[in-house]
Amino acid sequence: MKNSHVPSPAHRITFISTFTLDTSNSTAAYGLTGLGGWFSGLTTDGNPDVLRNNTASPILLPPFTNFQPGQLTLNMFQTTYSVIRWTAPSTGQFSIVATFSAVSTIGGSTDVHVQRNGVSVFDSSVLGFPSPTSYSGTLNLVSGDHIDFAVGFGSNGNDHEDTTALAATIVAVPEPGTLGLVSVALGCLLSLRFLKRN
Ligand SMILES: [Ca+2]
Repeated sequence: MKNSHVPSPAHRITFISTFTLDTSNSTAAYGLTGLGGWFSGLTTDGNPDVLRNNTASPILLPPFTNFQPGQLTLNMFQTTYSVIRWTAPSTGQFSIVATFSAVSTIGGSTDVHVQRNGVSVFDSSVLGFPSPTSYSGTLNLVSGDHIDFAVGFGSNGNDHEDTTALAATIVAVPEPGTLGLVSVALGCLLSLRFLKRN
């Protein structure tokens, strides 16, 4: 994978990277039943990863990482981003709402981003716990466009205790004269991309 990340003083970010889709998965990450997800082959423990607590109870990965029920999380590895990619199934307007928050109760330090075809529409950070930060917007998309939700190691320059939750909703805005909203399930269109900054 080729990766780079060029932050500007305004904390905007540019990814230049190939896409690495990871399909290695588990239903019991770290031996924790119900903690499912996808792993990279970069590290022995699978980071970067994307995990989800598929149970109705919190799952603690000692000492501090506490996955809440239903929570979807991203975890980078050093300079390599963890990314969830959504691909637009049709052309039109889509309303996107996304909230990032820390999972480690000791607090994290991450940089978080929402990008359309590699161009940021939202750059923020999560500092502390849970310290949510949110994006909300409506974008005109063409079928096949990518929306990436990316988490990097943040301003403290390390990936310790940086597991970050993402709660996101993407809804197609109907054309005038049509009825109802078509909700797009993020999960079934989930894919991962790992990026690295230099
Ligand atoms: Ca960090």
